Amino acid sequence: MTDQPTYEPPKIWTWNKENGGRFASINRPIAGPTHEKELPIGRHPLQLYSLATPNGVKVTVMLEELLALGHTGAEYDAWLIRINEGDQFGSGFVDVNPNSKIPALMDRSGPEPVRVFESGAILFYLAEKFGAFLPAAAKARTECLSWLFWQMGSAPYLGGGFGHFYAYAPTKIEYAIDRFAMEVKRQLDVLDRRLAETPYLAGDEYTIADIAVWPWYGQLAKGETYGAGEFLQVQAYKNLQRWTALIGERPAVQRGRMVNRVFGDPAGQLRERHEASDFQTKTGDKIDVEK
Ligand SMILES: N[C@@H](CCC(=O)N[C@@H](CS)C(=O)NCC(=O)O)C(=O)O
Repeated sequence: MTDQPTYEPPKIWTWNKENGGRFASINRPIAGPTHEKELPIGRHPLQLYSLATPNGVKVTVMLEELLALGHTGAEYDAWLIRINEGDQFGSGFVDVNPNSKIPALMDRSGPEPVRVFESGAILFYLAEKFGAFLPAAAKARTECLSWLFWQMGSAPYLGGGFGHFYAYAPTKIEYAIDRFAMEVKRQLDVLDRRLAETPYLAGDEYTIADIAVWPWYGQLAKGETYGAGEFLQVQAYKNLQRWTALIGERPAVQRGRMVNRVFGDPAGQLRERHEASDFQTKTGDKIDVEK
């Protein structure tokens, strides 16, 4: 290994605001709101506050899939939360998610609003509410939940570990990149081996496990995440590639990826979604996008 800068941690950690990382301006060691700000509320039963990162896309794909199945109760307003501008620290957002991270959902369909945060909890909540994308039989249901929770435990190594040190950290640290590249390659192999056995993660059915895993590992397999396709040799994972393409073809997945998107091709950005017709009339190429 090449020489690495050495660092001796002090006795007591202090907050160094100028750490230079890509998200340094929004990272804080304290929770809670930084400012008063109410969240907007639209007319649909479900109010989503999000952004089209992999964690956000899971929920918009799920909602589009539910609507495609004919569940009109899954109609939703998707409001844009700009995490790089600190919207997640507004008081209204913190009331919905005390962890200040997108996605966050308010179900206003009943007499009392129900808040749901953490993408896995949101997928599970919606799957139970609508009786969809979660197998009923105990064995398949358990397999589905195992893969759902696998995603929740694994993706932080991909995003917060590999992605952070490979793409966002102000210096390239060989030790950190090696450690997390090794783990991410192992995770890709876990998925590849599972997908050699069954068409979808939980078995023969497309479920919330696929909906949770695809935005992270499918996009990584396509080489779209962190520009790391070649570095991680993602093409080698043939079964993962098959599954990635299969899910990517689903119209609801294609729509879900567009919602709350503020980057990439303007035609693929639907910054806020309030009606199904918005996909035809309100994408970034059809309206002025302010930034
Ligand atoms: N475990 C959470 C992770 C959510 C998460 O990390 N969201 C990121 C965007 S992908 C976020 O809101 N970051 C803002 C921040 O950390 O301040 C989930 O699955 O919902």
